Amino acid sequence: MPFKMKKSFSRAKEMIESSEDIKIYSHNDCDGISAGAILSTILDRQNKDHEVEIVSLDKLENLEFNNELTIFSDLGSGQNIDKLAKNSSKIIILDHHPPLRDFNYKDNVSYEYLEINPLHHGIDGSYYISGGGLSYFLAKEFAYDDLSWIGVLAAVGDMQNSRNGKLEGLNSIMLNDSINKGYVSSISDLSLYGRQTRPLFVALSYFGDVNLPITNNRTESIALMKDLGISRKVGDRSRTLSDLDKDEKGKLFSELVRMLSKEVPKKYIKYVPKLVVADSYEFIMEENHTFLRDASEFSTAMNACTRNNREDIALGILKGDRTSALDELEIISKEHRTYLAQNIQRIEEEDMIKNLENIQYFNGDGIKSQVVGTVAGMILSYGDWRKPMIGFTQVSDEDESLKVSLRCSRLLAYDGIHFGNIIRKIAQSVGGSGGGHSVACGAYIPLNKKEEFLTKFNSVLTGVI
Ligand SMILES: [Mn+2]
Repeated sequence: MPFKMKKSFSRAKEMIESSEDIKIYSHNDCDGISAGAILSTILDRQNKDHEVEIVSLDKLENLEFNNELTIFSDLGSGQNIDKLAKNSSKIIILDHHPPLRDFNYKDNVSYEYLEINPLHHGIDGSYYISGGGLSYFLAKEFAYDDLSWIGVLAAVGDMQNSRNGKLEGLNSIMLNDSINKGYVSSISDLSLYGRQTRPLFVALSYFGDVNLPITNNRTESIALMKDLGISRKVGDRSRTLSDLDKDEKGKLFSELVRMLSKEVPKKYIKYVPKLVVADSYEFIMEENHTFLRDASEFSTAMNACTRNNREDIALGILKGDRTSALDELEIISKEHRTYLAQNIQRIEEEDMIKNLENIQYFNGDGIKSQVVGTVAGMILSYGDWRKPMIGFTQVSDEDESLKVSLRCSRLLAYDGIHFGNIIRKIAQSVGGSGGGHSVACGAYIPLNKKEEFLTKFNSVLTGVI
């Protein structure tokens, strides 16, 4: 870690130690909640009075500073958070998003201001460290290395591993801390979602980066397993990816590579192995065949909480509640899955996917704005994987602007397209704002600018896709 960054973490520790009344604002996604859980645990152990508020980015305008110390995590760098700061305010920002203010901003303000952002130190915040990771490195200053596993969860939730299928840079230092402490194991595995809890034939049927015969087809998935001699059950239980031995995984790997190579255009063939294999992270203190065991499944559950405004449940689980919070989470997750399935069925059955030359989209009127991205991702496998899928829905009853979400096959990102950057520019050009990852991003735009947004998006991709 760069020296100046390291110094900032020890300064943050001092600021916490000298404060008694602390407020944390953290972002309402898996990364932000994980960051909030790490910070809250630090403060618990330091016997500091504190409150955690999980918020969306638009809640940071005109914030009042009523606490001795205010900590922002996984947000703050890109917002004018300190408009109402008092001379006596103390502020810490731990964020990995593009910063509005430079490293020396602290020298020009009358209050105590400390911003820790990897981008101030030439470190890419998309792949090398997330909000949860920054909180972990602060925890490490206090010698709370045992919180490293939450940082790993945060990084996976933030898709920090999406470029090469593994955690890199500062993330890998954090990962090694958690491996050395015996909390996490890193396994090179097939890149299928649901390693611990989904029956393998179901996991296979969700393969959506490219449309294969098995995509959305459980019968084909079962037939594929049979052909490869992979048994479906162990006793009464359906086998999951985590039950397979090396030999079985090898056979499945070869078959997926063969099917994909047949299906994708030539320019994508070199990326096929990356679609099929990635590092998985297991929390080895959790039980097998639970969603808590696999970082990717765990992060989905955290997101299900935020999408349903139940951050309290997610925080409870991350801070160790394995009783009531876990029960509540199961209910939320089940409702969440049902809601998604109903909306996907509606879009499918009512033929709601519209096509332009380079993009496909749906008007998701009535879909909750927090889940339109998830729906776009799931509906991608019913459309044309060669184009990004864009979903629109109204933000809320009170707010008429449109929430736009985009999801695409990882192949487009491997080929160099960064939709987060594209959507940011186009949203800004129509009077909105946006950003995000290469394969999953979003924007807010004025209601009457939808057509213009679509036209611009379609034309900017001409010759690119
Ligand atoms: Mn983040």
